[in-house]
This record gives sequence, structure tokens and C-alpha cells, in this order.
Amino acid sequence: MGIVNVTPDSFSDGGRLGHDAIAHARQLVAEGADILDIGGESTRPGAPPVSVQEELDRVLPVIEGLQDISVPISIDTFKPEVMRAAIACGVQMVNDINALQDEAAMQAVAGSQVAVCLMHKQGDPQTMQNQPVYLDVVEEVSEFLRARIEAAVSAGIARERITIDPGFGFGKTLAHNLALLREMQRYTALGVPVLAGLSRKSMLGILTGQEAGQRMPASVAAALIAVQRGAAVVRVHDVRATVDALKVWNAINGDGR
Ligand code: HH2
Repeated sequence: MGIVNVTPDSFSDGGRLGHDAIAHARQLVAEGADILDIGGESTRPGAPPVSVQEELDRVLPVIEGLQDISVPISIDTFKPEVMRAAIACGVQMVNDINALQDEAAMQAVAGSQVAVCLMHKQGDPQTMQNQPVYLDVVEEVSEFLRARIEAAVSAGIARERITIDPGFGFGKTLAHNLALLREMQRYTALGVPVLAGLSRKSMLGILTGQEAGQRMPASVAAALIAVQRGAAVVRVHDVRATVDALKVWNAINGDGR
């Protein structure tokens, strides 16, 4: 999954708007992305909120400009209004960092045929990194995701449409993030595909001492570890490098592609 941030302020790649974002999305597909994830609001710790209208003005022209693209498009939003508009515009997936906990978001997805990614987070982007606390992070995230799968199924969303994500960096310390990655198999055991978003995140900055723009090697390593531990989708900025790493891994362990 290639990341297309249509924002002025994303933590590692903000500033691509309109035609720039469309060109970037096409480049990611040329590099081997199988899904595009388009987002109009940064969710980095401390990010300022964006209005529904502003978010729509950012993402809809990009989705419209990619009508002919050969891969499915995911909309990265937690706002039901943006979900509805993007679904009407033809996206095939909703990526909700709020795991459809807003009833209107649940209805927006349940009333359509699109796929959905349910992500775990603790707290809100403004404050989530202040002091995240868990008794057992792996268990608590697993229990949350299990309950959200059941809530979505009860609302009429078939299990086949659901992907889950432990939400690296969303209200988690380095130790929490490492535990989640180490125990990735706990999430694959929930019976739906698992998505991992580790690309350029601050946990990699802590481990390597590198600024966000210099975290590509660490991001590729993290994506490879996630796939080795069962992730079906990796959400990444650096598509070409990640695809190359996965080709090598697949030659040994996967389907030989
Ligand atoms: N991470 C970010 C945004 N959306 N969605 C899922 N499912 N999983 C993630 O880990 C995830 C996500 C944050 O990363 P990014 O889009 O690169 O930055 P920003 O939020 O600053 O735009």
C-alpha cells in the first residue's frame, strides 16, 4: 500500500497537493504499489484538526484524477462525510484510524460494498503520545481489534471486507511498538488480513537516530519483519525499495514472484 498524503503537514512527506499528489500516486503504482492510500489530514502526534470541507477539497480532486488507475484506492479518513464522498467517487477501501467507532462511519461503510481497515489507537492524535499506558499492550490491542471485527460484522460488514491494524505509533511507546511487531502473529490469528504501518515512524527514528526523511532503510527492514510475521499489507512511503526487499523474501519464502 503506497501512501499518498495530500496534506501540507504530514510528518515525513507533507506538501504534495492536487496534480503533484496525482503524479506521485502514479509513480507509486509504477514502482509496484498494489493499493493507494489517500489521506487529507495528518494524524502525526500533535497535528491540528482539518475541517470536513478542507479535507474533501484536498482528497476528492486526487481521487477523481486517478479514475483510470489500475489498483484499488483506499481513503485514509475517520470522518463519515469524507468516507461517503470518497465511496461515491469510487474508492474501494476505507482506512479508519478510529476503527468505525463513530456510528455514522460504521453506517457509511456498512451501506456500501467497500473494504475497511480497522486500526487500534489509544487517545487522539493531539495527545496520544503524552503517556500511553497499557497493562498488556499485545493483549489489549488484540481484544480491541477482535471486538471491532465483531461490531463491524454485526453492522452488516462481511468478514471478507475487513482488514485490521495494530496502529504502530498511535498512543504507543517504543517498547509497546516493538512488542506489537514481535507478536504480530497474535493479530493474524484473528482471522482477517493484517496491515502494518511502520514507514518512517518515530520508533524507527529512536532506534536509528535518523530524521524522518532518512528512515527508508529502517522502514524497509520493519516492513520485511512485519511481512515475515504475517502482515498481508504494508503501508509505506518508499514503495520501490519495499517491493525490492519483498521480492527477495518472496523468492525464498513466498510465492516466488
Ligand atoms: N499511519 C498513519 C496514517 N494512517 N493508517 C493505518 N491503517 N495504519 C497506520 O499505521 C497509519 C495510518 C500516519 O502516517 P503518515 O500518513 O505517513 O503521516 P501523517 O499522519 O502525518 O500524514
